[in-house]
Amino acid sequence: MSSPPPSMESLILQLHDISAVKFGNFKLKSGIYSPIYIDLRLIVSYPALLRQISQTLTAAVPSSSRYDVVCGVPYTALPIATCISLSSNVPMVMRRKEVKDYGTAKAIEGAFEQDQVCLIVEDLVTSGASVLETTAPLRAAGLKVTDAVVMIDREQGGRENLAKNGITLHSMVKLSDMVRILKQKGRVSEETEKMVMKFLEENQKVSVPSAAPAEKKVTVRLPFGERAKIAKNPTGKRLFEIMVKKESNLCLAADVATAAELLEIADKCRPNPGVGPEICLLKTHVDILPDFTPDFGSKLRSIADKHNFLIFEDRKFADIGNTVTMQYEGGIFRILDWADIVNAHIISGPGIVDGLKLKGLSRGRGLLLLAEMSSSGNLATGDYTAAAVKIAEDHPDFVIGFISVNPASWSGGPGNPSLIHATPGVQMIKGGDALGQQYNTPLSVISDRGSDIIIVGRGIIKAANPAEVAREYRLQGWDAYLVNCK
Ligand code: S5P
Repeated sequence: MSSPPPSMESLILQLHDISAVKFGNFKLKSGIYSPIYIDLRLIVSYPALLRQISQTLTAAVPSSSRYDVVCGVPYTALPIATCISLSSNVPMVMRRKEVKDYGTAKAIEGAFEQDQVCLIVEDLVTSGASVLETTAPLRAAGLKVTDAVVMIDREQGGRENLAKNGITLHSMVKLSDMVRILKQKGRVSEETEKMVMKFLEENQKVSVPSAAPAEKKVTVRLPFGERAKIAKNPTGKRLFEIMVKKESNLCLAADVATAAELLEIADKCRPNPGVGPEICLLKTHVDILPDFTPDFGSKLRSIADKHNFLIFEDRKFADIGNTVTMQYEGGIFRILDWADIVNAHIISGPGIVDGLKLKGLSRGRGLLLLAEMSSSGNLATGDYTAAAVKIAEDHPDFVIGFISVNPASWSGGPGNPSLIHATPGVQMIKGGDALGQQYNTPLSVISDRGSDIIIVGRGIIKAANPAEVAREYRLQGWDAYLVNCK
C-alpha cells in the first residue's frame, strides 16, 4: 500500500476517536457477523470533520466524471451530500424513502431536468444495495446515474455489483487500508487487524441482499426454465419460457386512457420505443377503453407476437360458472379470442373455474386465481387464500397460478413450482395511492415476498419515457429473481 496522504490518515484517526469505527462482533444488515462496525451517523456532531470528509469525497471523484446534481443515500449520507452541494455549488436532490400518496408526493424532491447526471453520495458500501435502491427512483425520474462516491468501501462486492448496474464506485478509503492505518498508529492490535483482514477475505462477495430482516431465510427457488418443464398448461409453460428468453418477469398493467394509446405504448411511443421488448406479459382492462373496436384483440395479438409477450385480460370474473362462460366468450369484448390469460375471484366457489375451463381449456388458455389482493383492507386473506390454492391444485391443466401479494408468508410458502405468482402494487419505492393501493418494491416483491412476476401500472405508464422506465423495472425484477434462484 502506498502511504496515504496525511489528511486521510488524520480523517481515519478522527473517525476512530469519535467511535465511528468499532471493533468487536457485530451483525450487519446483510445478516453476516463482522469484527468491525462502522457508524458514520455520528459525524453530524463534528462539523469540522464533516467538512473535511465532504472535501475529500469531492476530490475522490475524477474530473472526467461530470455531474449536474448530487443525491445522498438516506439517511446517513444526506448531510454529507448537503456539504458537497454547498462546497462545490452543485444542486442537490433528495430521494424519499417512503411515499404515502402517489397522487401528490414525489419520489425525488428538488429541481432537475431530464437526462441530467446525478452523483450518488453514500457513507458505506457493502453489497451496493442501498446505492441501487436510491439509483432506481432517480433513473425512473429521468436522471442519469453513472457514478457513486462513498466514504468507506467494505470491499465486499459492492464495487462489482454497482459496475454491473452501470455505476462506477469512487471511494475515499477502502476498509482494509483503514484498518492497516489504525494498526500502524497503534489503535488496534495485530490480532484484530488479522481478524478483520480474514473476515474481508472470506466475505468478498455479498450479493445484493433482499430488503428482508437479516434473520429471514432466503428460500432458494427453482429457475423459471425448470418450472417451464413441469407446467401442465401450455400458456403457463410458454409464459415461463418467454420470461427466460427475454430475462423479464415484468408485466405491464396497461391502464391507459384509450385503445390507441394502449397499442402505442405496447409497440412504439414515437419517437421512443414501446415497452413490448421489456415485458413478458401485458395486462389489459379492456372495459376501460372508450375506443374499443372488435379488431382491438387482433391488433394487440400481432404486437404481442412481434415482441413475444402474452396478453392477460384482468377481467376478474366473479360470477357463477354458467355466467362466466358467456362473459368470457361473448359480449362485445370476446375476451376468449385474444387473451392468453384471464383471472378470476374464487368468491363464488370452484364452479367458476369449471365454467371458464369449459371455454378456455381447448384453446390452450390459462387462468390466474386471485388468492390475495394489494389494496388495503381487502378480504382475500387466510382461509380464503388457502381455498384459492386448493382450487388451483385441483385444476393444474387450466389454472396457471395466482395473483398474490406475499406468497412467502403462506403456510408452505409459494408452493407448487409449476404455478406462477404475479403481484400487483409495485413501484420503485414503497408507498400507496389515495384509494387504498399499496406499493412494494420489485426487490421486496420477488425476493422477500416470494413472487415471480411484478405487475406495474402507473410506475411505468405515467413516466415520461415508459420504455426506459420499463427497462429499469425489468432489470430490477430480474436481478431480484436471480438472488433467490439456484
Ligand atoms: O389486488 C390487485 C389485483 C390486481 S390485478 N391489485 C391490483 O392493483 N391489481 C391490478 O394491478 C389493478 O387493477 C391495476 O390494473 C394494476 C395496478 O396498477 P398500478 O397503477 O397501481 O401499478
